[in-house]
Amino acid sequence: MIGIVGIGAAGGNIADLAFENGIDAVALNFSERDLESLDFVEERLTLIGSEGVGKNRDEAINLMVDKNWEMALKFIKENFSTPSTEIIMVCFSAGGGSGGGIGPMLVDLLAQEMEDKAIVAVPILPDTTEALVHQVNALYVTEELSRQNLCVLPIDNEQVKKKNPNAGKARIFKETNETFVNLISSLPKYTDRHSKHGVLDKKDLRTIFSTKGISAISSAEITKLDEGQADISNEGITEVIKKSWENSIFAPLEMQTIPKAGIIYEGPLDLFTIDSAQLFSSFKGGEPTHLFEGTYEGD
Ligand SMILES: Nc1nc2c(ncn2[C@@H]2O[C@H](COP(=O)(O)OP(=O)(O)OP(=O)(O)O)[C@@H](O)[C@H]2O)c(=O)[nH]1
Ligand SMILES: [Mg+2]
Repeated sequence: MIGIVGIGAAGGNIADLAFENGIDAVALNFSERDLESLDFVEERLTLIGSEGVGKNRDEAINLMVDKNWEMALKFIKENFSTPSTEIIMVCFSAGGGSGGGIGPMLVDLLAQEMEDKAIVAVPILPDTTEALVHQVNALYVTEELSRQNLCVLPIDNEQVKKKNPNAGKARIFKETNETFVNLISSLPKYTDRHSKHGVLDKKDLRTIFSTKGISAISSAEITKLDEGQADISNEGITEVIKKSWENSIFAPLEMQTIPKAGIIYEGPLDLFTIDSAQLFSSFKGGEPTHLFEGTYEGD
């Protein structure tokens, strides 16, 4: 149901991990060497004109316009035209030249050319210790994306860096990429499951990811068997969910207006009640106008 397009080094790494985990994924890069370093993803497109644009967004954009548009579009259409792909997530570093240059233009083009799909931009934001060129590229990218009528799911390397200040790049990338791929591979599994108590189906998921604005996904464990008694009161569960928003790998949410949200619960049915007014009370605009809920019985 979800397909991944990875652009540049960072996007390619995510596409590779996604493909390893059974998600349809393709990778695009100017750098043949970067593409060769990937282990799993089968469909790869080498863009023409340069072995790498060295963080220079303008160069990537010019090369794309001159030589590569049609080829890139054809490549993505060939791989994702089937109706079973309903959501296409385009992953790219906002700080890189290739990712940051091509990413915003490509999502815009895909949204026009593949109207039957929900196109989601997944820019990866640099952590705050990274070089100025990454930060500047990322500013341009976020500005360009904010002008488009798109759902943006910004991965924020700073979120993982903050929790592990001494960790090296490799570890930050690994944890961020793995968390992202785990989340997006678990979501569609629920949309296929039955439940007497309400499901969050494919159409709901698609509706959420078709909504213009900044989005986030998080996962909250209400009880852990090895941690004794958990607070399973309404307030307790609400707190755990709110905390999961703060601890996510995505850019911190601005607590303004939230038009659409989805909640998936899995566990004993008698345990779960959610007071959405309380849950969304930290948002200035209050509760979402659309709330999709799926309740699945489990352990
Ligand atoms: N989360 C995550 N971030 C990454 C990964 N690889 C690189 N980054 C981040 O991406 C930025 C660098 O961009 P790259 O993806 O290497 O650049 P590119 O798109 O290949 O562009 P050029 O190399 O400039 O042509 C930095 O902000 C890194 O922190 C990764 O695997 N995971
Ligand atoms: Mg590169």
